[in-house]
Amino acid sequence: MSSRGCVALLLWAAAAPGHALNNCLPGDFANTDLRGSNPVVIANDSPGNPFLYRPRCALIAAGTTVIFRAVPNFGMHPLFAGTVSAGMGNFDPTSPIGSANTGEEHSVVINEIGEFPYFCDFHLASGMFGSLMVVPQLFADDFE
Ligand SMILES: [Cu+2]
Repeated sequence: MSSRGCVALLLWAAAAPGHALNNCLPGDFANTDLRGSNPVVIANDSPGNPFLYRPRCALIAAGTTVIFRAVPNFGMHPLFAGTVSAGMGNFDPTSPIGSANTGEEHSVVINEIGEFPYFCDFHLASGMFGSLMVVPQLFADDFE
């Protein structure tokens, strides 16, 4: 890992306690480390639970293409970037995730470092929300 990426991860870990946007805890990100995957697909395709994003929380590298896939479509599960708190969704228009209310796929390339939560506007009360933690690319310095 590059020293820069390592420092960023350490900063993230140090800042992590008490930090749980959309119920994504540091352990959830560590358990879903998709930094080596591109694209990353997030879909509500869990058998028996249409209100669960899979993966719900994910650790990804900057520059990753994230494909949100809605079953059956975003008309039934409108996607918005932002947090859920006290039963309310708070759309974040500055997030690279954006929003989608039609179609079945919403693809974004996330180049920013940081945490980007998201939710379904119809089913946030059923726990239909999640978050992406974006850290610098692995080995990015090796190719400079
Ligand atoms: Cu939904």
